[in-house]
Amino acid sequence: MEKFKNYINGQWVEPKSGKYFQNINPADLSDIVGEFPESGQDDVNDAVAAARDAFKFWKKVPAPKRGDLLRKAGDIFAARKDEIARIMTREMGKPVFETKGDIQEAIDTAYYAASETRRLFGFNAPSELVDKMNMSFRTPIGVVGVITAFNFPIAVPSWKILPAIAAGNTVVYKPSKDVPHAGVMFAEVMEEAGFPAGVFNVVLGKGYMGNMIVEHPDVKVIGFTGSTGIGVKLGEICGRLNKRISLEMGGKNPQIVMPDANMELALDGVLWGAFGTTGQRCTATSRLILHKDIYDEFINMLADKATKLILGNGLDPKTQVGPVIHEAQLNTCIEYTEIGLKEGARLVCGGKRATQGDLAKGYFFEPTIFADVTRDMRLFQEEIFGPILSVTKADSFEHAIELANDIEFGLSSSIYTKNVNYAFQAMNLIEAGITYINAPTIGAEAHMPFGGVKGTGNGHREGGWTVFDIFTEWKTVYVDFSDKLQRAQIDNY
Ligand code: UN1
Repeated sequence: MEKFKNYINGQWVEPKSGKYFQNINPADLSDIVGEFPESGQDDVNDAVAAARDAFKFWKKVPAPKRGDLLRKAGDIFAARKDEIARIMTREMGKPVFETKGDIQEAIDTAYYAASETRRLFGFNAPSELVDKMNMSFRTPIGVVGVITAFNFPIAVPSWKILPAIAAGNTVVYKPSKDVPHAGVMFAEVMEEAGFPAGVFNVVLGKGYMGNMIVEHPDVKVIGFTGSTGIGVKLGEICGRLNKRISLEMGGKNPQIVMPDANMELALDGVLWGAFGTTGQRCTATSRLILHKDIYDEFINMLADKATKLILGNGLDPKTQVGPVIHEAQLNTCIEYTEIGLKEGARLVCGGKRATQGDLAKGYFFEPTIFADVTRDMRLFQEEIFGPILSVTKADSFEHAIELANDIEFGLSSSIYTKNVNYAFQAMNLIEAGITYINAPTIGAEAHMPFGGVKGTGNGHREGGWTVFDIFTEWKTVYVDFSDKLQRAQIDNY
């Protein structure tokens, strides 16, 4: 069986502990992907030390030169797209067409970050004094710790790693324990692109390592994507240590459908939004809010389509929905089905582990729809991160918006309507970082701000130009060329 290593200071190294863990294919539990380092504090220390040393010169490399390497990384991701996609599918289950999309997001991010290295615009502003110039520009911060979830093994880390490096920081990356092979592939690409030793480091291991990275005194900024529970705890630590952390956490994203909508489009949207990536996206559609006039009809049509979705190993081109990531997630789906039934929601389809034929080999769960879900139910309020959709009836547009907002999360949202007034009102009224009009809740693009309000985040936005607010500090400079002491606020008034 293949044994993998950490990537620290430009070298492939074994964990100091000598310990390894096995990672299995969730579509076929007999298929062991490989053995991966179960790293510890010593390995984190080595990676951070390498990144700290590399920062000394990397911050001085002209940004457009850093961009040249980022562009190269994008080229390599593109050249190795098929190969890496298959590795990701084997490791975490989503179909190859989705893992290819995942890598495409990293390619887009690499090219976008590279282009931004020729901008990274600052500001000039007039001085209130004569012969004095004021300017403000971005500076890198230092070692960035990146901690991410399993569901987008290349895309989501790329959103943080590539802009952080573009801005002149260096990175220590810990992938989720469920996708260490993708972490290794990320490092291979960065190595092949020619980033100098220490600029990018990967330490593999389990969840406990997140704290080691966050608490390390030489790690200055953290980019985190994962559960609300863990994110909030890491945020508390960063509060105590006075460190910046960008948190991308849970979602419970609504899709509203109004009676005037294109129904086929709305059906395709919710199928993709709810069951794409087996519902394991922070942007997944987990609440469908239907206007009362179309409620019964829409549910029937949706159930018909949902039961026809083809489950299977993501390496099979026919597969539309892969497995869930591990046994604990499968149990969560089973548990929430029981909770839904107990709370009095109506199970329309699914609700069981899928075990026909080869599905018995993996962690498959049937696409599940609960109707008559009300706002007080846990099914309505809690993130499940699996293929379980709740459907709620709305009496009016205003009621639909109220239901959409009656939630502690605020990442993504969507409305299907042909009424321009509803569409524009929804843009303003829905409490979420992202709102789609006539499109599903999933499908963020790399060059636009990504993140959520309320319990989903802590005010930061990844993606687009806003990601640089996470990974840079502003420096303000005053240049006085008057050759005399000019006292601001005093000599000029
Ligand atoms: C996530 O689930 O963490 O918009 C990110 C989307 C994808 C990214 C999802 N582009 O669904």
